[in-house]
Amino acid sequence: MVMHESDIGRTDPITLTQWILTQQQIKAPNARGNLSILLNAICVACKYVESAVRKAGLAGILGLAGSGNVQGEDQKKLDVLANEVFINVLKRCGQCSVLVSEEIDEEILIEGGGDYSVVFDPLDGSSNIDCGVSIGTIYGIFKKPADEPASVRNVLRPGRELVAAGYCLYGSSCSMVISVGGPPTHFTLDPSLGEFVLLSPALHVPNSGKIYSINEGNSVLWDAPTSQFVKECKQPAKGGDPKSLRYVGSMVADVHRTLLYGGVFMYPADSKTNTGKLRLLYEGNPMAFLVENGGGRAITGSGPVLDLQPGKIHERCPIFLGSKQDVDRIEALYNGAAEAVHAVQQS
Ligand code: AHM
Ligand code: MG
Repeated sequence: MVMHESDIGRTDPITLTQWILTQQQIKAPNARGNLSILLNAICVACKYVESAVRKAGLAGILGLAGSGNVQGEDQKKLDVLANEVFINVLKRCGQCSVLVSEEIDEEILIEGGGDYSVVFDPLDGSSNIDCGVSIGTIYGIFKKPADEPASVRNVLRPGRELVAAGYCLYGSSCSMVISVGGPPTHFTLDPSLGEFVLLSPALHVPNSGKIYSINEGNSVLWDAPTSQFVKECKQPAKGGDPKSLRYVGSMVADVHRTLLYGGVFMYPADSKTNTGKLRLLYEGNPMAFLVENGGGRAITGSGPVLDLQPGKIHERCPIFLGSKQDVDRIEALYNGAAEAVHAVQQS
């Protein structure tokens, strides 16, 4: 059989585990490897959840679990399972002293734990579980300052202080995207190997994009800059092409597409909630960290998401993230909404 150049990678896959160890050698050759142990634990938890998602219908774990979470929403059985898996795996790996999960009211303090704190949404996009649409896990990792005891203060820090963040997408394929401070790296799960294998070492968000992503059903509640930006997407000035609307309603899927194809994903504040819906610690910050490290931007409308100082673990924030050019335009609309809107109307 003739072997083509494109076959070469197939017999020499780079696994996520190998990549984590290589990153440790490059970035911190004298480190004890504790972050590597933690990242490997997250990788195992994601594989567990992926396997549960794939057999959800067969194993009878779709539907409501009959309990509510801190946001007062119904929990799905898969939400409960994913949360349990993450908490158990993270506790057992011995590297964490503080855990914050979307599904748990209070932070979890681990006595005698390690130097790291993990904030996570174990299964995001839960309204999409029962109809087989993509869902995902989102996580962010902080390192505890050596002189600080384990407390909620370890995670009430701006996202810019994250040491790593990532997500796992349970979609038509299973993707893991992770950054330890450099460009996001993209892995896909090879089910026959049971391993995440490297797809792309460095994702770069295209500078501008042809897609906008927002829940248009809320348009009557939007503020002027959001309404104006969406209007410009549909009716571009000077004969440009309109952008396409794509909205899955699972942040992981919408952000993954934005990282790969460019464009902008938005969940703005509106006249009902002046914060928007998405949570800063385990949804906004990890995604903003990935997008900024990929050369894109993530703002709230009044500054970078990563500069926000959180006051509470479950607080929410407005978010606009994606291609630099598109987010620059949104920022300009927020900075001088009236002039910018007027200028566009005149053009
Ligand atoms: P969840 O954490 O309860 O799943 O909610 C978060 C999800 C995001 O994945 C998604 O971007 C958003 O909610 C969609 O909200 P909406 O249905 O209001 O458009
Ligand atoms: Mg969520």
